[in-house]
Amino acid sequence: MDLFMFMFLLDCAHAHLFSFFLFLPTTYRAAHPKYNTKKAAPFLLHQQTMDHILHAVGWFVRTPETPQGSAKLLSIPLSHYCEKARWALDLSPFRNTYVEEAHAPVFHIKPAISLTNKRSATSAPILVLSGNSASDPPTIIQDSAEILAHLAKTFPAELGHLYPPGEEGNRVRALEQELGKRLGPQSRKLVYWAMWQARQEGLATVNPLLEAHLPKAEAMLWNLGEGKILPRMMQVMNIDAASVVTALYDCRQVFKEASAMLAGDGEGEGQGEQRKYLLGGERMTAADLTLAALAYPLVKPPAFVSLGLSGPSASPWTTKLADLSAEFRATPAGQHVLRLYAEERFPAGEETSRLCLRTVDCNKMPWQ
Ligand SMILES: N[C@@H](CCC(=O)N[C@@H](CS)C(=O)NCC(=O)O)C(=O)O
Repeated sequence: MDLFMFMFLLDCAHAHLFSFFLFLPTTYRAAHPKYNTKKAAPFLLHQQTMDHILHAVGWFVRTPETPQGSAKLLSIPLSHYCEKARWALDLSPFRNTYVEEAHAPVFHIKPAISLTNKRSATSAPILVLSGNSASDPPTIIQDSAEILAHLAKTFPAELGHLYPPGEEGNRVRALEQELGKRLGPQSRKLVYWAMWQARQEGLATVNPLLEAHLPKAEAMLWNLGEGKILPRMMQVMNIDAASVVTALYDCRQVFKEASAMLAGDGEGEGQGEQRKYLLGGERMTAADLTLAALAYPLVKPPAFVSLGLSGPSASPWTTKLADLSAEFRATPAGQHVLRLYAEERFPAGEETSRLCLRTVDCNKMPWQ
């Protein structure tokens, strides 16, 4: 047993013996109106028990600073909404300076609440932008579409093309929103379902490539508790055999519609002609980026080899997505996603064939 494990068990023992004294601050927080809403830590255990566990994990996890003059992305590394925000950051002038604070699902809740100050606002991604000077408060932006819009406004030279002016921009925003509501939750259902099927066959869902980006305490507890955590998360997200059938239908429908757009159907420039981008035009827009990011788990572009999602060292559970990937890749929309990942995922001239998560070492001991 290493020192880390020893400390963790000691902490849990304390939690049982002296919970009132040790967790007085946590108990206070749970009772505080700012934190105490019904949506708090909506799954898993009794809310206060959950608070204690997340609090104890926090003792072993360092919160990375937001680099001065740059940004920090709070993420769940495999989340496709987080990938959407990461894509925009990788195209922005922050690309070499921002840091990613990655957490395992559920363990993201506490750090998210400390950023948003709202118990109900726990969804990732959250972007933290440093103030102009070290004493200025940071700007916090939650929601992938908000993050894209903010970065595009801040960096028009690098990202302005994501939202073209006028009517075209309105069409881009409408399609981005629609994809966020339709494709996002439904492709996520298919992925969690595949993960769960694999898990029931005893296949691991965390691999060393992904684990390297997570704080050790979170990876360890996820591995220990996954059998209980996953079903509860699925319950909250309404994922079961029946809803997965609908999710597959909806994803197929979105791909069909996107393929038709690329063939020149619907509104936008280049009606009736084969298009390079969903709404026509000469540059990728936020609609294309959103389709590609939210569809990545279905299409599995080669760039995800670095997270153990594709390629020869892919996590065993991803075999459960093989048939889906083959089906979605074969469509014009799937080909579009693959092309965007191959050609537009990183700034032109910076040939990068794989994702690089800019995480930093967040492991610490409670006294550090
Ligand atoms: N509309 C949001 C959706 C984000 C979202 O659903 N994030 C998921 C990860 S894929 C999440 O953080 N879920 C856990 C939670 O809400 O606490 C966005 O575009 O950022």
